Amino acid sequence: MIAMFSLFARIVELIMLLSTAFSSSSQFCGRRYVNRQWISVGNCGDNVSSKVSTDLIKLAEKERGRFTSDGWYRSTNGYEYKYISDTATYDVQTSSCLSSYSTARLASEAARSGDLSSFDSSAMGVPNGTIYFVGGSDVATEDTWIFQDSVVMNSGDISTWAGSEPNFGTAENCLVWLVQVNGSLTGLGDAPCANSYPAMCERPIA
Ligand SMILES: [Ca+2]
Repeated sequence: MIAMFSLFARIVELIMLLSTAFSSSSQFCGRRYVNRQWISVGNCGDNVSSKVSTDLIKLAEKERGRFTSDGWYRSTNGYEYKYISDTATYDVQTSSCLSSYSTARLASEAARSGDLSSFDSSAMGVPNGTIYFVGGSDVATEDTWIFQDSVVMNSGDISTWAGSEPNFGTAENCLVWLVQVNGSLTGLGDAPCANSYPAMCERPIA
């Protein structure tokens, strides 16, 4: 009986292997009897699930490795970032960044380049719908936006403005970053400096 079953298993296995030979490897899914157990062969759903799980674990490990021991997220742009979830005015948040690290400022390089949209939610855990302060204002001259790293915004940075921002002129002189506000609005905005928002700090990678 065992011998007959083994023979039957070999025949099934041969059929499976022949099927493999005539099938696209990206589409074929079958079962193969090996060492007294059936295993999946080809591109089966369980293989896909396993690959997705593995990729997610690798991604999580990679993201963990990108945080410094004192909790700053290390970006690929040469700077590290820390999100302050407590709300405060622009000036208070600027001081908070400085007090957490001697050369830190509100995020300027990442705000200017638009990098924030690639890592604020996924890596920093900033909820959608959040508005937080970044480093820049036009308080000295209306519509001349100067980042906290002293770089003046130019026309090449316009694409980072969200929707119809900036608006409300002299009533809104400090830069904020919008994260999927009202479901989709992401990018730079202007807001009253006296409003209280969370903030994103930035410091050079040591
Ligand atoms: Ca303004």
